[in-house]
Amino acid sequence: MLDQSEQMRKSVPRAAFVDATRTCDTVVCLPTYNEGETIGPLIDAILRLPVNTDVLILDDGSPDGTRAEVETRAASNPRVGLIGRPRKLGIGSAHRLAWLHARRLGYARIVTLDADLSHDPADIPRLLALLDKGADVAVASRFAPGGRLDYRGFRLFVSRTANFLAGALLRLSLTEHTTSLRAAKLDRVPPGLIETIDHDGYSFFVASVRRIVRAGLKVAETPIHFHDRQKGKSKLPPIEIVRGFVTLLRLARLGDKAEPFVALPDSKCVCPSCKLPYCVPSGAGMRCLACPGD
Ligand SMILES: Nc1nc2c(ncn2[C@@H]2O[C@H](COP(=O)(O)OP(=O)(O)O)[C@@H](O)[C@H]2O)c(=O)[nH]1
Ligand SMILES: [Mg+2]
Repeated sequence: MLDQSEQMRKSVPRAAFVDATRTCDTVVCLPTYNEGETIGPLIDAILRLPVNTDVLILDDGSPDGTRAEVETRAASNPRVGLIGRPRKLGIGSAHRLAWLHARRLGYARIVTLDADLSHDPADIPRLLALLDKGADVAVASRFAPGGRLDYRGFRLFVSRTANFLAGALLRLSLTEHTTSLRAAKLDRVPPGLIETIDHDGYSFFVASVRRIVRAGLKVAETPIHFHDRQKGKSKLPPIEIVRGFVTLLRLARLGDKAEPFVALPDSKCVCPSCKLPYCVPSGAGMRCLACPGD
């Protein structure tokens, strides 16, 4: 049973905040929304890996205790950091923020993955090894030879179809376009290439991999076994599946107005609402990735 003050703390949305420092050159980023059952064991597993990384959780005000799990670990380990946003703002926008934050703090490498244990943290060293061997970006693939995907039924159909269509329509010479487990060398990816992607939902993944390949970066894939989640619920609403297919068709037909920007000094990126330096150019103005701006 939660006591009353703990329940209050969990139910009151806090303003956007950043509680993270850099202790090494690689950061592993985990966007979360209601992953209270898996986030703790996942952080512990990443900290035990034979590679030295910080772990950054980007949580969108999860009401299920995810934050408390992170805060307990962050309190005793400077390698664990937390960015909190006041409410659910989308998986794509959390990834954009992760990239911007990693650049701001001067990391050399970023790794991203899901927090529901569908991605095995033991695959992280393999992705980093691909960067060491010369790749600019390493992509974990469920569809490369040796890869596995545990989905069944409709989810399997959607995943296979999305990846087949992405391959056929975008012609990127990859086998995987939609999963988040990736690693990259930040100095090889032009500043703004990822942060300015105008998709806050799941379409972010296909749009970002397209920009990465189009920018001429050296991409290497490695097969993975993707597990269906055992705890918690998927946050992928059916409308996002439709959006994903529309995004694919738009990218194939119209391309993408990539607007990489030269990194602006922090002072020019401060959000008038949350006061954090995480605004990026968007259309004619600026848009904050850390808060809804209201
Ligand atoms: N910060 C943040 N994380 C999200 C959001 N939506 C999904 N996630 C996280 O993104 C990861 C993948 O989401 P999931 O629901 O497992 O998608 P699925 O695997 O496609 O069903 C998980 O770690 C989620 O908690 C969001 O709006 N904000
Ligand atoms: Mg999942």
